[in-house]
Amino acid sequence: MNKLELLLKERGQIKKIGVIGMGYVGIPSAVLFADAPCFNKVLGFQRNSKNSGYKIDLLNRGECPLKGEEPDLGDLLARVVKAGKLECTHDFSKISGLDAVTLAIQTPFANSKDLEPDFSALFDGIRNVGKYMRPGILVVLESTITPGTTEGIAKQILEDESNLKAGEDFALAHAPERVMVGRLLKNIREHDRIVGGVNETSTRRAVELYSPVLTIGKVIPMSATAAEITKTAENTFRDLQIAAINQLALYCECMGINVYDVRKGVDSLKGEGITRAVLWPGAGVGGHCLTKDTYHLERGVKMGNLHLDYPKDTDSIYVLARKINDFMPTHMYNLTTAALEKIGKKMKGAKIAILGWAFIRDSDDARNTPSEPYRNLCLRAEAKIIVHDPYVMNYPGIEISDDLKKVVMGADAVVFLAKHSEYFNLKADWIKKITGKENTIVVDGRNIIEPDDFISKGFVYKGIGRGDKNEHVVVLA
Ligand code: SAJ
Repeated sequence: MNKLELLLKERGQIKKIGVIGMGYVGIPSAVLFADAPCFNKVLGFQRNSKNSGYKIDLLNRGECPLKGEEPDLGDLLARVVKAGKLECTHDFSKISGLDAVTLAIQTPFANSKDLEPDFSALFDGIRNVGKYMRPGILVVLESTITPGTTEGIAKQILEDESNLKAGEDFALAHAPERVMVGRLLKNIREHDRIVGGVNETSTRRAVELYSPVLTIGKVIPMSATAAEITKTAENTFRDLQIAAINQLALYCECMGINVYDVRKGVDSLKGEGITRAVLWPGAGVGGHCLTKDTYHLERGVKMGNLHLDYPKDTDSIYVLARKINDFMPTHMYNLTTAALEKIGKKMKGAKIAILGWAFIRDSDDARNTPSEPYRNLCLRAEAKIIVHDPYVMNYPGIEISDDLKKVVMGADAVVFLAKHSEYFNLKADWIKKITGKENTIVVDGRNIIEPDDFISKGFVYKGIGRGDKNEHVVVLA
């Protein structure tokens, strides 16, 4: 039995857990640990900062600070707080009495230009753990991090602060979160959980921590770095699949073909191991996962002087995929410009109605929304922009209305950027009446409308991937 195994044996089963970061990942995670009968107590740690310190009292009253619908989370939170199994605090010294502590602190990009992640909040959390942890504790990083971070800087900070050795005096692992807003509890319980330790003993201890909260999900053990690569790769692959269909949509447009016919054809090839993951072309890829995880993976390969054998002077296909997906808002702008030109109009002075500011359908989440680069291109061409979204109420520097009639009124172009359900009910006659234009432009970035319904009523139609319709003859009034 190695030193760590002896320490863990002395400690016995995990009973007292800490979760650092009371956000979208930390709160459901803490609630599920608290709900598990095998654990006695969970402490939710939250910095008493200006804009999030309020969560401490709110959570201790059993109230959930998260926005939006999260089935069961509110009730379960109230129950475990009332039962005294979950308590929120800003006193990090309480870490000294814990058997395990997880860190669910977000890792945004410092800025979207150099794609350097901002790990400062995470490192603060790790330093706090290092300062108060005792031998035999299990430390787990849940945040999405660059491959090599757990074994690298995170281990370094913990060892420097505690004078303890990872893998010998304490267990250290990475267990990336896989939660999606609106399904937080379900995702934690039902998704398989990747758990990667800095050594076997650490991995086993982390498996002990996560197994009790899984229902359908299974624990998938591996090394810490493999776990970091898994998390970043699973989103990198999704981004790559979206880029593949976006590129095919662009090809179909220039070849006069309907990409959705081709998509149906390609997708029909089914059977063991011969399926094709054909996703959906669109106006772009937003959100806080797919827009950054590729760059975490790329940084992981670039950090440290690793020898990568790869075709010379060739872009990573993953970075290329990001470039294709980030080109789609520009393509939407090009489609809008081409449609205006078809009826002798210019972007300059045109009124463009943007329908959809959220990055994903029927959501108020607008992080890294593709609508923003599209809007900026139109503004640079001196068009007049008005934005509609039924869910996104505010966004820094952007005026957003939920009054569709007001937004569409007098518009030269109506541009669909998000696939909100209410847009599927929009009729050509209604839009034509409200815009008051003989030949209104309509640009469909999310395959929402039926082209012929609009073309027959004098609209100038452009749609992503609709090479079969984009060069239609305009029905003049
Ligand atoms: N998108 C497309 N075409 C597609 C799918 C998505 O253009 O076929 C666009 C969406 O419009 C959106 C962006 O990509 O702008 C991201 O969409 P998403 O469905 O991937 O949603 P995310 O960003 O919330 O991704 C999350 C990820 N979950 C975690 O990181 C824990 C991802 O791994 C999941 O696969 C995804 O949710 C999901 O499937 O819901």
